[in-house]
Amino acid sequence: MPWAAGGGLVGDLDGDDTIDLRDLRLLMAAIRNGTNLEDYDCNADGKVDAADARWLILHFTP
Ligand SMILES: [Ca+2]
Ligand SMILES: [Ca+2]
Repeated sequence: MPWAAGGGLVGDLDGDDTIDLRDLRLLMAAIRNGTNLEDYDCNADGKVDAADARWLILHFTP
């Protein structure tokens, strides 16, 4: 499991310790709104975009 420097789970945007559709929904909203939050940059390339959505889907909590 990837962990952010702050101790949170990377990709867990709503802080419930799982990566699921709710987090994807938050990420999609951020992409749509052009919100460039560091927390939402799951693949750490400096942008919040569709690549992060893809990353999130690949890292869904089983
Ligand atoms: Ca979550
Ligand atoms: Ca990114």
